Amino acid sequence: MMPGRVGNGKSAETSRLPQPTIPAKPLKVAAKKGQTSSFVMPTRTLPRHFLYDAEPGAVENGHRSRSPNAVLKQIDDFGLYGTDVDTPQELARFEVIQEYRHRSRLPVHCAPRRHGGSCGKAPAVGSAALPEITIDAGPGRKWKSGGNESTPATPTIPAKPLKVAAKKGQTLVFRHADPNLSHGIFFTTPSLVLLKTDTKPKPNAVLKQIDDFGLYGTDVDTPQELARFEVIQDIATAPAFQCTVHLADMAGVVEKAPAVGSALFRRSR
Ligand SMILES: [Cu+2]
Repeated sequence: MMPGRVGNGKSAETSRLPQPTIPAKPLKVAAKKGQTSSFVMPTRTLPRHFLYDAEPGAVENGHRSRSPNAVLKQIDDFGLYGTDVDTPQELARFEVIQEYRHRSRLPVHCAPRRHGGSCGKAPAVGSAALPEITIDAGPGRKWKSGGNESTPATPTIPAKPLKVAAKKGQTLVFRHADPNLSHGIFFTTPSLVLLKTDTKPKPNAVLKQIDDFGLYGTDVDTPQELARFEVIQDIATAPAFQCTVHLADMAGVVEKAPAVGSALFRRSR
């Protein structure tokens, strides 16, 4: 294995889902039921890492009888789980056997025992449902989501749309969030969005309206939810939306998010 590389996640139990690989450093990995997680110890980390079950019962392994709470099941025969390991090699493999109920669960820890603590934050594995994506209209003439925002046109610079990354199964929540201005949501790519009011099928739809608020396509004055959409297919062509009031000056697109398994959100150090 290449030192410090990740990506060696193949397994006999491999499903069609991509398989995340987890080096012995604090990180977050999103995993779904049926995926396999491979814990790998790269070089140039603190010496002597080991894995342990930080939430008793969350991991089913050879040392325990079957736990009804288990969300991970050990599937390797390396015999390294719970031991200190000095040299780069695979430590363990786990299959996700249940959906996680809470995104914040931290079922598996890795720690340098010599240093008497954890590696900082525990490596978190998994998330139940994919998180909702909230897209706020305002405050101001802009869409905002996850720290990104659209910008209105200026005399010299064209308007810049908000880019939202979403994957199949996720929900987009559009909200009016402006005490001063009216806003609304509508898509400028109607063939890609199945609305509650649609009476005919849309075979190319990647988004499906799932709310009954009746506010889609209308101007709304006060803060409230405007509409909800589920991503029903992997996004190929990105649906585009605008504000019903500010039009192209306040626009956005919903793009395909990276695949599960490459979802490395943050290193804590
Ligand atoms: Cu607006």
